[in-house]
Amino acid sequence: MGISRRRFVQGLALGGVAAGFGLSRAGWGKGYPDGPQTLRGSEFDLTIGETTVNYTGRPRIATTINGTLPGPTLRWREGDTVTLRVHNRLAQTSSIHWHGILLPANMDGVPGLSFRGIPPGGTYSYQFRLRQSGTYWYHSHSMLQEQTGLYAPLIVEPREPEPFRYDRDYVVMLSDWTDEDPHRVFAKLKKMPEYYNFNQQTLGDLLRDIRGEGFRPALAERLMWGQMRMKPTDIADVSGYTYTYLMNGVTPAGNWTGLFRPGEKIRLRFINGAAMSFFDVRIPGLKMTVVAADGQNVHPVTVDEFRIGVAETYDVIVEPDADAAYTIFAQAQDRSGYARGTLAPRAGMSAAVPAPDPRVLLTMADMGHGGMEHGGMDHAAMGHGAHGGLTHPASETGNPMVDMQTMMPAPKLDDPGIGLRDNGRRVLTYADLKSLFDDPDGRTPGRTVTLHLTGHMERYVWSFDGIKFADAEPLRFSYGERLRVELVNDTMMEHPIHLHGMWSDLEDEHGRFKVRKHTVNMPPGTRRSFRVTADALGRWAFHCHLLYHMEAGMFREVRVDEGGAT
Ligand SMILES: [Cu+2]
Repeated sequence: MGISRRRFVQGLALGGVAAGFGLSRAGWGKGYPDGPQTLRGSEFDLTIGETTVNYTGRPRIATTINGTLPGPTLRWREGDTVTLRVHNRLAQTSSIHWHGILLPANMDGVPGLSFRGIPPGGTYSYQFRLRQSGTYWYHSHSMLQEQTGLYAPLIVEPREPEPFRYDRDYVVMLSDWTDEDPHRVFAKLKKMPEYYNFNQQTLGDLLRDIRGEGFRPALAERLMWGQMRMKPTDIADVSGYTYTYLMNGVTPAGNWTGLFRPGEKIRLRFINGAAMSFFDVRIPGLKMTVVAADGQNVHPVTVDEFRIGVAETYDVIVEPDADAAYTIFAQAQDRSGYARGTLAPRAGMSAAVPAPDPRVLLTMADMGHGGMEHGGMDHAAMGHGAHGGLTHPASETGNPMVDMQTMMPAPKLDDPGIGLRDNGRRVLTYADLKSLFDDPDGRTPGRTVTLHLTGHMERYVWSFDGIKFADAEPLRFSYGERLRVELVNDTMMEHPIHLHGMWSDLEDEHGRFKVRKHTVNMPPGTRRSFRVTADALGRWAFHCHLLYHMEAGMFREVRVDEGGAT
């Protein structure tokens, strides 16, 4: 058997990174037995380049950091000043953004806002002091490079002892890989937004619904979706049709494995480094105690399952006491595939892999339309005036880039989410999350900035208030102010919204501080708010972390300057 044939077979079975024609340092055929390589200290050299990978049986070129996908895990220490020399060996401009890390604006790594980007052959030296600890990640902020592999875990060790104990510590980074050129994926979405959505309803589904609901309700629901030019199966733009879901860079067949001794407490640092995929994570047979969200410690809450939005992180502690293997199962939100790994006392063991849950259908209530009683609504009239205290921005009205508006949005903090309700498992919700500290600022927000998340499915345009980034004025924050950002999701999709440089302190429906995050997930039909202390001067990115949504326009510049607020 020739080397290429052997590599092909190993690729099918395991998936992974092969550096050039040689075997990679990570060990071709083994995946990453201990997770990706870890680099410690305060000075680092990171090289962005291209590496051959094979996740599907076909070799492809990935964009990598130091030759691996994910890139190396960086372990920093709170209080240290870190220096990172990032060398770009690509033919295009590149960048690294340190997601969730507080730093000066010129160190944030967003081309066009923070700096010019790292030119081909160039090096950029990042240097900043760490004022926080916890689980984070880093990734490219240039074009669609993140989809091709430019992402990696980032851990900041705390100076103070942590409020929980554990014997082992594993990073579990989830991501989505496609063999297609991401520019081609984006072009297909532009042409035909349902391209990857193979969950279309069939005539059989209609007949079944007619049997279950009766002819008129079933048909009325179909007509309503038709009028709105949308489909209740629109859960994910990009699906398992093109994606291979990875755990620590390893395919489900490759089965990334973390070892333990029965009775040990294991800390799992889940990071969603996917371009487009939300995951629903569980470990059948084990309870998970969530101890941190987005790097910040929370009051421990024990669950069977949690949904992790793109760019979010959750730290959980599990305590397997049997001499047995356990499957870490992370199904894509649309159920079109999963990432999978194993916790086991010995290498080579595995446990049963659950079947993905049945596919999910959106309902009118999911989208803030309050259920079927709104059948026959005048869709065009929804844009006018207020509904239950809700005003839509004038820029949404008559806007060909806005295909729907929610009428009765709610915080829905205690909602497990579409596809996770009443599944017999205890599912984490935002209502369960409470930071271990009180509102770190303490001031009542001086003003509220409201933004609507908007889009048009058919045109595949995404925006805030119906205005794409290219046409929008920056949001102005005044240096030092405490303000409230209120978001209303007028689309039928879930958007993880990320503010750079400053924390997003999520509030409950009564305006009480709940949990400090860097990425606030916004399911359809929700209205959620968070507080921001504008203590970081400069130009910052504020965007949906779904890569193609950001690229399509759901992005704003936030400018913090002296007296910037109006
Ligand atoms: Cu989005």
